[in-house]
Amino acid sequence: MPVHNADIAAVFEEIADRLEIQGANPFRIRAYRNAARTLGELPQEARALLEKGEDLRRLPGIGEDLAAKVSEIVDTGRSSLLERLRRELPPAVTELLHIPGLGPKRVKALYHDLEVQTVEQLYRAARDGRIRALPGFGEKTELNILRAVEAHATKTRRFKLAVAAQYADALTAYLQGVPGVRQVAVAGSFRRMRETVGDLDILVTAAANKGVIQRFSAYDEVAEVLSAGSTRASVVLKSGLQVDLRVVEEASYGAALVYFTGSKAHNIAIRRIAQKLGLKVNEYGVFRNSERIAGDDEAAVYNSLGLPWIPPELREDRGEIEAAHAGRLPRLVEFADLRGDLHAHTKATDGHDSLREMALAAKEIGLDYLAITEHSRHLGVARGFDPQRLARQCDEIDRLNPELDGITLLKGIEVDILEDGSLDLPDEVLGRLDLVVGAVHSQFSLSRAKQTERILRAMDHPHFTVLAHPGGRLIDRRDPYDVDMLRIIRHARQRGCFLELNAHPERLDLLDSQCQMAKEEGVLISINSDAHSRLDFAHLRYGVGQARRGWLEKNDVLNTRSLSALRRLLDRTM
Ligand code: DGT
Ligand code: CA
Ligand code: CA
Repeated sequence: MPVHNADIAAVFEEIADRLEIQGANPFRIRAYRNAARTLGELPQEARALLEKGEDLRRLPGIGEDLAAKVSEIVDTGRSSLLERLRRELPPAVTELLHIPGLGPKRVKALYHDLEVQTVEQLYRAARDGRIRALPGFGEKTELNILRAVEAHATKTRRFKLAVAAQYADALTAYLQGVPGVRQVAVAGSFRRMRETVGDLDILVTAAANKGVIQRFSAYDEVAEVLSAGSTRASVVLKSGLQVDLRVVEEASYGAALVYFTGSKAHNIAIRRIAQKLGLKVNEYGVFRNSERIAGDDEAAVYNSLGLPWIPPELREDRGEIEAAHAGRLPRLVEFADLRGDLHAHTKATDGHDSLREMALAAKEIGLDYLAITEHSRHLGVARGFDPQRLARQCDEIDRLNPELDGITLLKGIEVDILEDGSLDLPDEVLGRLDLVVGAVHSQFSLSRAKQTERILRAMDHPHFTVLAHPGGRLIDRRDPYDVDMLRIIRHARQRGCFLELNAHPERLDLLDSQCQMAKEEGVLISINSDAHSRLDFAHLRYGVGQARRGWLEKNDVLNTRSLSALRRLLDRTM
């Protein structure tokens, strides 16, 4: 049974939850939460790293003990610690922690005093007025719990793209190994590279349907088979991710790919076009009366409607059909267009690898240059740089560059933008650098006017070059701060600055619509990995996906430029 990073992260989260309910040492709890985070964000499967003989202790927050626990989970699919903790408290208790307003203390009280173990029992206890009597609860809390449980029931869970990719990759490989299977494609929002996906939609062509559906339902990771017919099946994986499978004929493969890639809005727009031409389009093909005029090939389906093939990332009915009609579809940026990366950290601050290791890894994925941009001193938790440490790293980069072949390190900083818009390091220090990446890491809840002004003033600094993760959101965890992004983009244009599209799967910040806005205003976007280890360059693919959803072409992206062209663009005095 393949164990994915998200599964390991879930084990660590549950361990942390259970330790917390038991009132364990907060440091120990935090260690498991940090490890869950590290595993959850790791771009390569821990299993693959172990198979390659990599030392997991190099990962952030993973020491001897946690590395051994990861190995145990990968090797056995189980965690003896979690099993022990589950024996101590019933398994469902941790689900209560996911109800807003219920922390470990309250969960413990509910469990001990009312024997509440599940969300249903919690609901009944609240409805029957039994909770208000507990010490520290009261009537208001009881009502809040009731509301929270109702809201919890209607919330559907979405998976971050990078997490869904782990499940999709493994399942695709499995299906490809099923006898008789010819083509396997993941369609839906996954193929459109949406930042989160609700479920996976998989298309298969095969010599015989029956075996495929059977083998799909028998996949190791399947927790529940929702339905299984002769050409379609739906299952829920152990992770909670739903997967819909369709087995289609070769003659319909292209049409099915269009239909199940969606989006729904795009499909509806396509059908309207077909109607105007007196054609009918569905998942089986494009039909004139009863004659199929296209179906096996996706491009041919579009062509039969008088359109060129439209890249999946654009299929949201946001103008792509009109652009296709007019022959004005963008030539979207591709991963291979990237020449460099302008945001990365090393172990000198909160990263995990050395300058040289980061440089070699960047070269390995085909980049020509890499900017090292450590945090600045204001970010104490990340051991941010003061001027002396920054100067020392600059010297080190100057010494290292001549030894590096085929990759150039650039000197940068990810400097904190302070509340008043000043930068965390003096101008003369920043002046020595090749570029200055500025970021908001504090005071997220300023008013829209103040937050916007703060960023505009930061860009006024003579050496400011790139605004990092401009919206500040963390998917599922933190909303973006309130800013006037159009004003920021226009100010960047005036000041000769650039905006980052942070490719970290938890950030993907700028949003696709904001990429489009920047493009219209003529502001170049830098697709940056924000790598904290040499494995994190893999994030860039998700950044490219988001950029493509934002209609960006090679020329709209700063780091598709050659190093010499980049240097000219970074020099704001020219
Ligand atoms: P998700 O799963 O919420 O992230 O988003 P999608 O886009 O993957 O949506 P999903 O899984 O419900 O359906 C997959 C595709 O199937 C969708 O993108 C378009 C197509 N589809 C589903 N329902 C309809 C429908 O009622 N009408 C049309 N025209 N297409 C549909
Ligand atoms: Ca889907
Ligand atoms: Ca679906």
